[in-house]
Amino acid sequence: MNSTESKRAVGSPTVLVANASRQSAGPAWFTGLGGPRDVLKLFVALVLALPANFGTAQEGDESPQVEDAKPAAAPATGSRFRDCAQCPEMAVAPAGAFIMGDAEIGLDERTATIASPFAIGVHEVTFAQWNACAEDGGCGGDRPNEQGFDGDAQPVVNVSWDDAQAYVGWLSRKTSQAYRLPNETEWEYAARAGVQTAYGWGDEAGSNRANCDGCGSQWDGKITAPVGSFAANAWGLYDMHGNVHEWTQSCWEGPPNFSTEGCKDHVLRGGSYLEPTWMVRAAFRYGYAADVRGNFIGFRVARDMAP
Ligand SMILES: [Ca+2]
Repeated sequence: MNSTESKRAVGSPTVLVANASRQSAGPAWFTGLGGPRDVLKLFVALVLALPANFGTAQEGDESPQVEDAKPAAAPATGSRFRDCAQCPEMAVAPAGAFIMGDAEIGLDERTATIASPFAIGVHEVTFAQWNACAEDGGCGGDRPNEQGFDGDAQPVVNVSWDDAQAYVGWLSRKTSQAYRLPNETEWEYAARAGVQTAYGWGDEAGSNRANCDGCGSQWDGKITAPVGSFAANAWGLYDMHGNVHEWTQSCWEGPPNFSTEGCKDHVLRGGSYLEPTWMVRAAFRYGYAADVRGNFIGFRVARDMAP
């Protein structure tokens, strides 16, 4: 399917409101406790203050199944690795909790938890990385329609959710690790990187912090920027806001971390160079069918960390 023909109109507030109504409401027990946001912030602050290995096996823990089991070393937040020379660089996000959603754009706010550390791509997947897959016999040997957006360091575009699955499948075979797309909860958690503001850097879009329509960059509304052209967030992740809209594993319908190959639409996060500032906020979400491609749509990868 040609993507540009099939893509929904971007920027329609009507669609967002409809989407927002599908979000589940926050926990009822927060009501009347002096503002759910304050209570949630306190809770999140407490969780983030826990040691990085909180929740993992500790010395002295009993392990009836394996008597000499050693506690796994918890990966440090923000530590980076690459599973192969041509693989995307990954950063480790910690287990924790955060407030998911954004009432200012009609998305209910509620506590979301991440049970285990996971790794997420430092950058959006680039053309160079995609082409390595194609040249290695993965990705169906396909080269996405570059449309002049073909700098090696530019994020790959014109890739569908199905295409992204082919890429993570190749990565998984190549590295013997279970690569996948981040789910929607993980994506927003990583975009916030420990803060509860609209963007990873604060509540205002500011100037030249991202590539979107109105973000004050030289690429605004025109073209993708080479990945990593702006400052990273607190966990060392680039371009979570804007540049290309990113496929997540999650289905549009159902809980945020629910995923199935068969769902009608999948969630995209982060907005793109074409979207206005409110559509690149950390909580903004959008959905497209799995075969839609567009020159503003790309992705980044994720994988679980070994226990
Ligand atoms: Ca992005």
